[in-house]
Amino acid sequence: HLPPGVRRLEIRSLLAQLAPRLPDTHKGHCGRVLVVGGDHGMGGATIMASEAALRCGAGLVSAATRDVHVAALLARRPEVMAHAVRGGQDLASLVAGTDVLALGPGLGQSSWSEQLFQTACAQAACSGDAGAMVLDADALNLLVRGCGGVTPPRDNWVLTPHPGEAARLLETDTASVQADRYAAARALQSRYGGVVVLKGNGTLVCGAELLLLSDYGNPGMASGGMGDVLSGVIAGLLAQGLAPVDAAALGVCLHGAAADHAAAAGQRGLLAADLMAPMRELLG
Ligand code: NPW
Ligand code: AMP
Ligand code: MG
Repeated sequence: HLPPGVRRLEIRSLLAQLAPRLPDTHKGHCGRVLVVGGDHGMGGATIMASEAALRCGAGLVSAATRDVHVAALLARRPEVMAHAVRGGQDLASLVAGTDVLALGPGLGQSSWSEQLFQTACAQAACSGDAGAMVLDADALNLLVRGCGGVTPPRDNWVLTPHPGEAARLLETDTASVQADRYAAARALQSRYGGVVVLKGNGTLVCGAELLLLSDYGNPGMASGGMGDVLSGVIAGLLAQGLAPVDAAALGVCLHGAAADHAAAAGQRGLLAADLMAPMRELLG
């Protein structure tokens, strides 16, 4: 039983929204994603988000990260264009050449992180609708801190907080968010605009006029990197032309359904990278 105004998501009808690959389709038609993140100790988050964007069909994926992570990223996924960035200046030209930003996986909260956050948000604001972005993890923490003078609400972003991040965004605690997740999702959307994905058991997708519930996913997903994969998935779908609410809804379903497939072998020990192969199968 769902509360009034809440709709349950079903993956099949959402998959039908993806444009078919025509004989003449080339990578330029499938969108360019730039993943920004990977401060010291968290390079893996950027690798997983980049790989997930590619695995969901983005045409070209670049990553802007700390120089120490570039070799590992290329070794794992040479299809990604990996860039070492020292600060905001290095990032500006990369942002200019992209359609969608995935900002935050492992971004950290250092002065390096702040510079990247500020540059990315300022430039995306200038691009209007073209500057769609996914804000996750430390990008949400930097947003709360008022870093870069970014002023919500904005229409062209998808925010993907877990309950702890949602609590920071609402200046409350995790227990209060979990006590009424529907109210928390609506409060986040009205304060920050765009589309809000409140993650966890029963992930919610909230737009200005709708609230959607996903039943996909399982407790095997309680392991590091799962959320980083989701930000890459949603960015990859945005890059292929889906509207933010559709990219968020399909992304959440794909991610959860892939985890359900992967958990057939057991929930304990499920890894974020285990989602890549079943996601591809679901995409068909
Ligand atoms: P509590 O304790 O219950 O009040 P943080 P993070 C809460 C990167 N990573 N249900 C919970 O709060 C990320 O991208 C890099 C309820 C918990 O203590 C970020 O940049 C990896 N509560 C950075 O690390 C792999 C929940 O939030 C607190 C909840 C920090 O991100 C790992 C933790 O949240 C990681 O993704 C739930 N379902 N989920 C890599 N390999 O590079 C979370 N909470 O403090 O925001 O830390 O999520 O680990
Ligand atoms: P993060 O905390 O950012 O790594 O994100 C964790 C991801 O795993 C989100 O997509 C959550 O919805 C999902 N997840 C974590 N725990 C569960 C759970 N118990 N049931 C369903 N999904 C979960
Ligand atoms: Mg996370």
